[in-house]
Amino acid sequence: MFDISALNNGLTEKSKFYNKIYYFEIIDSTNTFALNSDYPPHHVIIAGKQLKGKGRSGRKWVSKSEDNLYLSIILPDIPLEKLLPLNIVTAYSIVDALRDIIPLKIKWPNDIIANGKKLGGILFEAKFSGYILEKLVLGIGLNINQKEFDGEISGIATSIYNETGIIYPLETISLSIIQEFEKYLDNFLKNSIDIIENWCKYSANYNKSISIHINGVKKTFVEIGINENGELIALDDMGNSIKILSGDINL
Ligand code: BT5
Repeated sequence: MFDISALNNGLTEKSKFYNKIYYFEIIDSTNTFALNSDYPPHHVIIAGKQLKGKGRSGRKWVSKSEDNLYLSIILPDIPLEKLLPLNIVTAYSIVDALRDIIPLKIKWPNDIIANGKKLGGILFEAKFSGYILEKLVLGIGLNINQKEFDGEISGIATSIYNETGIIYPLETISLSIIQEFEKYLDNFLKNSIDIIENWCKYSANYNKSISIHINGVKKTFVEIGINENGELIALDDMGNSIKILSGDINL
């Protein structure tokens, strides 16, 4: 059973997330719940399981195991053009939060990778009322203590347990993630994070050959960095530098 009081008590009153963390044993999706809730920014929803865990572009996030982390954070207002850089900053914060437990890398734009396999993912969602942004939610799914993965994700997914052989309390991991994300978010809002400079340290594919589906067509590039908008910079086979705003990298 997830000990939500340990988590709330782990934060100090200085944290904007202090006493604003809620736990549900089963939920459709922490993101959907957070988007439709009346909770204001800096509230956090954590679930034991999700019945309809979401990935990007209508994909699913497999959320059957209670041994993993499914967490959504209601964000303060952020200009929409800053969402892709914030996605990158969030990935940096997750890698740093877990640095002493497991070495992780990022696969642009939102995959958290351990040993070449997917350990986690990030999903930003926004709710609008007309043209007005009503709510912005950051969802984080991380495989922590799950031992076996079957079906569509067997062979591509991994967990902290699978990589380290150690079971970690979900409360400890959640607390580290929230604390590190809060630091990164503060610095991001003060414009004091250099996402470009840090990319080479965090990316799984820096200076490597990558293939990306762009509008359904598979193309091969060499990844050379990102820009301040969070767009991926790559070289095509003619040596031309191109910017990639959306798409999925296939290794
Ligand atoms: C993501 O989407 O990686 C974003 C995942 C975000 C999940 C969190 S959990 C809390 C919050 N509430 C939600 O409902 N969602 C968020 P995407 O890049 O589209 O990746 C989806 C793909 O990852 C799937 O098509 C599978 O191939 C793979 N996948 C699904 N479940 C996985 C899992 N548990 N572990 C590893 N890979 C998985």
